[in-house]
Amino acid sequence: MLEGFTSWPKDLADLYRKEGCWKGETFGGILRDRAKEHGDRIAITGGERNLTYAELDDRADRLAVGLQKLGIKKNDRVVIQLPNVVEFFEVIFALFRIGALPVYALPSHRSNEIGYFCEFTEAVAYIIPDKHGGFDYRTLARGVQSKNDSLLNVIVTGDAEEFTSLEGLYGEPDELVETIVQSSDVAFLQLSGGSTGLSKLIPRTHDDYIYSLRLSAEICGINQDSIYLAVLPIAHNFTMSSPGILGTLYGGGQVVLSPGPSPDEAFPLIEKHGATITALVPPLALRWLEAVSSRNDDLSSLQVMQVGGAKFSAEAARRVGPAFQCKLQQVFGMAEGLVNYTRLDDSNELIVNTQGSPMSEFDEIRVVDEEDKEVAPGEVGTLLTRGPYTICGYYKAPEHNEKAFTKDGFYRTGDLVSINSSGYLVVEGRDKDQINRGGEKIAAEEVENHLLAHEAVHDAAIVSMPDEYLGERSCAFVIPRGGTPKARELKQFLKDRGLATFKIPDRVEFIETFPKTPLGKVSKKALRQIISDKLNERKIATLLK
Ligand code: AMP
Ligand code: DBH
Repeated sequence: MLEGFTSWPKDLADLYRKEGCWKGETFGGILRDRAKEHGDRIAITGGERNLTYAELDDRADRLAVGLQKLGIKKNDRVVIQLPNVVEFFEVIFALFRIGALPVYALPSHRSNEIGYFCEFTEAVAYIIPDKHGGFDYRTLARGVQSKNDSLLNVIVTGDAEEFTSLEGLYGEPDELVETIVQSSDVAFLQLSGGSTGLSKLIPRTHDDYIYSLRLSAEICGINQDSIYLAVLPIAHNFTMSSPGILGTLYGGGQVVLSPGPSPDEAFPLIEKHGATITALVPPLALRWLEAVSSRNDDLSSLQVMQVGGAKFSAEAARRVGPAFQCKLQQVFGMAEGLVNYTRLDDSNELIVNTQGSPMSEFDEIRVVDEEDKEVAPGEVGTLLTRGPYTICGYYKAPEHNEKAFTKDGFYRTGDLVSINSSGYLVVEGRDKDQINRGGEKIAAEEVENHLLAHEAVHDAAIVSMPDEYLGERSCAFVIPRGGTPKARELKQFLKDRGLATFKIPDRVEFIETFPKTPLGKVSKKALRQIISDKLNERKIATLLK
């Protein structure tokens, strides 16, 4: 078993097997089965390239041979940072075949995040594009590799320069040395948005993740005629699994990859390929709503538009159906496990006003107060959950797990919710120290620690501020030391430290002292109030001009 992985207690694992949640399937096995059942059907379309199920199966074997020749073996960790390209699928299925574990970095991560993933997981390889979105990932890899002895291989799609070329790795399928991969094995490490310091790593097994794919495919109506357009980064858990790219492949459908999420990129692809379902975060849904009236693309194939990752306002939600002539599905999920969906045949009121209900009858949820006591029905409290696809611990994080899970193994989501009379969840807020910037999660403490490294910063506290478009943006309150630095300087300082761009504070406010709670802690609530009042005043002043 993988060291640093917390498995389910035996009684629960037995239950999930007995009830048929965990059927013993593996990712390698599923692809083999689909290739046998309907090898000629298209699995993935990216740019001009189509890959059938049989071709994906064969390419995964060939690449697995090359990876084995590099010495990569079962349970080795491999950090993958690829955009929405066909190679992503070949790489992950090749790794599944040899039992090595992908660690899913996002294209927006920089040296701060990648360095940490490589070091913390003791990754033996890091797989990147040459360039993407105007950024040269080879430069990033050089910096990371120079600080990390265990990172033996950097593998590049495109121009590899001094590194290993991915294209050069494909061997002959009969050279593959078979690895025994069990369904109870960890399949990969997914990332959490984090709330204390750095992102935590989330070990997901074949059994639990495939169960979530099977249910998701069913609930989202995925079948062999489904065409899923992936517009968000495919490494993100929403795009990967709810039902996402992997749920679509599980159901035998076709995945179409959009290089980016803008209407200019995505709308023509919906028309060209007849996409039936896609998934967006709220700010993107707003952008698409703005664009749809002024463009002439034929979007009539679209049956389902999913929105999730952050709270979608009821007003915007109400506009989706009429504007796109399709069903809206709200999705409230987390890489740690639990996913809630509104169902396709739910009433419009439930779809517009709630974030759905748990997908599995074996999901256990509790809404509790500060003492972990259940609140009265309909009241707001913190959401705790346990179930057949929710982890029982983060990877190699025993101390953090003590706090993040209850004694009886419920995950503390940090989300404030209420449950309505139909059993549907409404997300009401958050009690974790995190900013949700339009679906991109920022752990306040991580950014605060970086700011504290600046010589002119005495203390720093990051809070969310309301934003019409992103829902929230980040505001850093800084107590200066010596002279007051420029906001611009501090932002550049964070960039230079290799922080992903979305984590750079949108605004910096200088302050003499922090407001405190009665217990003497920094009151983030009061800081949020200060910045939101200030923004309101400005808004009123502009209106009065
Ligand atoms: P992570 O744990 O990083 O995968 O992020 C999951 C978190 O995103 C959840 O715990 C929520 O805080 C937030 N989230 C995801 N979907 C929604 C949604 N539909 N509405 C509100 N918050 C959401
Ligand atoms: O935000 C998320 O992490 C998320 C949202 C919707 C998720 O992991 C998911 C669905 O599976």
